[in-house]
Amino acid sequence: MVAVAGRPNVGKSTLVNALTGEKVAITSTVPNTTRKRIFGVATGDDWQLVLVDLPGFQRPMDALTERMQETVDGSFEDVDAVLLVLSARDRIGAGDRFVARRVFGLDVPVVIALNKIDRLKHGHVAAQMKTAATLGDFHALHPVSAKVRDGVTELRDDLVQLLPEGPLLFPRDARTDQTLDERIAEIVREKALHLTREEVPHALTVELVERDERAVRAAVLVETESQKGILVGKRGATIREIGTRARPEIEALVGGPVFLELVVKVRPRWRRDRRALERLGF
Ligand SMILES: Nc1nc2c(ncn2[C@@H]2O[C@H](COP(=O)(O)OP(=O)(O)OP(=O)(O)O)[C@@H](O)[C@H]2O)c(=O)[nH]1
Ligand SMILES: [Mg+2]
Repeated sequence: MVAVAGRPNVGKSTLVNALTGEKVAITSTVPNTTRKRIFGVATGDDWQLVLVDLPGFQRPMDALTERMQETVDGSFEDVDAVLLVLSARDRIGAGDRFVARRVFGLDVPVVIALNKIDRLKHGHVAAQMKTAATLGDFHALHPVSAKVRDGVTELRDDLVQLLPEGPLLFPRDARTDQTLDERIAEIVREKALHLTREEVPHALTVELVERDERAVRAAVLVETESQKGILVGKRGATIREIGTRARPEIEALVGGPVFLELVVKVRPRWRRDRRALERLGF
């Protein structure tokens, strides 16, 4: 098992998908996309790599982000290695050093992935690698692009080398620990994140209401009436677009046609209410 750590938005989930070979985690340009711990599983002839995708390290602002940081803090026990992800497109600074202090203090090897090197000049990548190398006593440092899958195979081979011998943790064909319901809700949330801005992506969550063989009913929850207006859109255009984008991915996952019904609901202060969070599975 390898925990994937880093600041929000550096590309952890994109890298987990690239390493897993399937989209198991949703991604977006908005920080704090990942809210729960999820496993991405890759299996070869004689190895199995379980990547533990995590929320980004952050200073909590409410009950939700508190929960997220608790998840991060509790996820480094029992892992065999840590994959520390950095973004080569940003300054490697205090936030990265904070994460580094934590992971280099664990008693397991740390592999650094310097991500987002696509379209960057060679000299810039080299300078960022030099800075990354000062973060701690790493096992290996890989410049990669999760987006165009550059350097991902080499990184995976290196991670596999670090794994101890043991039984398979997941069946050979498993790609994640998430249930189908969870994956469907996440796909809807991803499309909603992509179509909203500013505070709205942070204020929304998706709850699966009902599912049978051919139909899925899900609710997009927001905190205020005005956020609801934004998600519904002019004559329902935005929520309809979320459905249009989510449906093909859900159908591919389920393996057949799906009737997708989405509603938008207001649930005031769900991010601040521990009980509401619990009900939503946080
Ligand atoms: N150019 C470029 N963009 C990337 C790369 N990897 C990820 N991104 C983009 O960076 C953004 C964040 O990616 P995520 O994978 O969601 O990042 P994350 O670290 O999981 O973010 P949180 O879950 O919010 O902590 C998305 O817009 C990705 O498309 C890459 O290799 N190159
Ligand atoms: Mg993520």
